[in-house]
Amino acid sequence: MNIPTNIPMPDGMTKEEIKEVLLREEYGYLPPKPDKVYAEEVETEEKFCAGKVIRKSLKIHFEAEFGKGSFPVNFTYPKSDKKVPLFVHINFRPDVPDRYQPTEEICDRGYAVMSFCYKDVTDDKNEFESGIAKLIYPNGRKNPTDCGKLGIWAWAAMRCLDYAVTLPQIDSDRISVVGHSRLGKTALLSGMMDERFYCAISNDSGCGGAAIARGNTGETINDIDRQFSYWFCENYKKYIDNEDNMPFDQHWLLVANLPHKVYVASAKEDLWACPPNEYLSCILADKYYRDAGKNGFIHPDRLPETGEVLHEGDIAYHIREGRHYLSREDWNYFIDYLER
Ligand code: GTR
Repeated sequence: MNIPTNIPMPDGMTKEEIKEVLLREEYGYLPPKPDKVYAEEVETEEKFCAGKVIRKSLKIHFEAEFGKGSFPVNFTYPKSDKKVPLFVHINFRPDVPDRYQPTEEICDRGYAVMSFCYKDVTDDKNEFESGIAKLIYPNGRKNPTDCGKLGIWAWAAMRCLDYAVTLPQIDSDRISVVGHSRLGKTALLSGMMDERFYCAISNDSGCGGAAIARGNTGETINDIDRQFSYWFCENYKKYIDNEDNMPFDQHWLLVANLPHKVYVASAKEDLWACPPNEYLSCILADKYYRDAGKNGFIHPDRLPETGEVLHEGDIAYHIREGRHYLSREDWNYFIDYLER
C-alpha cells in the first residue's frame, strides 16, 4: 500500500502534547470534570427482554464548578452473578431498544449498555443555550477555543463512566464507549479525554473522526464546516480547503486514545466517511501503539476487502457491506473483539 508521506506524525510527543494540539486546533477545550456525579432512579423494569434483563431509567446529576445539572440515561444489564462489561453508547435517540442499539442481543452476549440521547445533553444546533450548554456557557457565550458540541457530548459520556465505575454489577475495567457517525467522532474524543475507558469505538465517523483529512474523497472540512461548524472550535476553520497545512491529522486522535484500545469501523457504501482514510488512520497510529508497548494495528499490506475483520491488535478495524448505519453486524464484531 502506498502510504502518503506528507502527513504530520506526532513523533517524540507525549500524549498530553498531542491532546493539546487536537483540543486547541479542532475540538476546543472541554469543561472541567465535576466534583460530584450521582444518579437518580426514575423507573426500573425488572423483567425486560423476556425477563433476562433489568432496565433502569436514570437521571445523571452532576455538580461542577460551572453549575449543577442533569441529563436522562437508560441503563440495561443482563441478570448475572458476575460483574459484566459495559458499553456507554452515545445515541441519536433515547429509545431502548433502538435501531442503532439492539439491546436484547447485546445483553444476551453478556454486556450491559448505558445510553443517552445526545440531544438530551444539548441540541444538535448552532446555539449554546440548550441543555447543559447553557450552564457551561452562560448566556450562550463561548470563547473561540472552548469546545463545540462534540466536546459537550463527550463530557456527558464521561459522566456516565463516573457513575458506571461505582456500580457493583459492572466490571469497571471493561467499560467501552461507542458511537456512530458524529457520535463516533464523539466516542473517539471521549476516549482521548478519559483513560478509564477500555476501548473507544468509532462507527463510520469519517471527517473530524477516524478519517485522515488529507486526500479525503468524501466529506471535507469545508463540507462539515458549512453545516456543522458548531461541533468544533473556531480554530478548525483555519483548515477549510487548507488540509495540507494542518499541523496534525486524524490519526493523532487514535494515538491520543492510548493507553486503551481503539476500534474503527467502516461501511463499504459509506463513501462520505471515506473508508480508505479511516483505514489509513489505523495504519498511521500503529507505530505509536507499538512504541507504547501495545500491539499495534495488525493488517495486510493492502486495502481491506469488504467483510474483513482485523481484530489482532490493540487497534481494531472492520469494513462491512452496506451503508452508513450502526448495525447488529457492527455490534457483533465489537463484542467479538472485546471478548478476545
Ligand atoms: C453528516 C456529517 C457527517 C456525519 C453524519 C452523521 O451529515 O456531515 O460528518 O457526522 O452527518 O452524523 O450522521
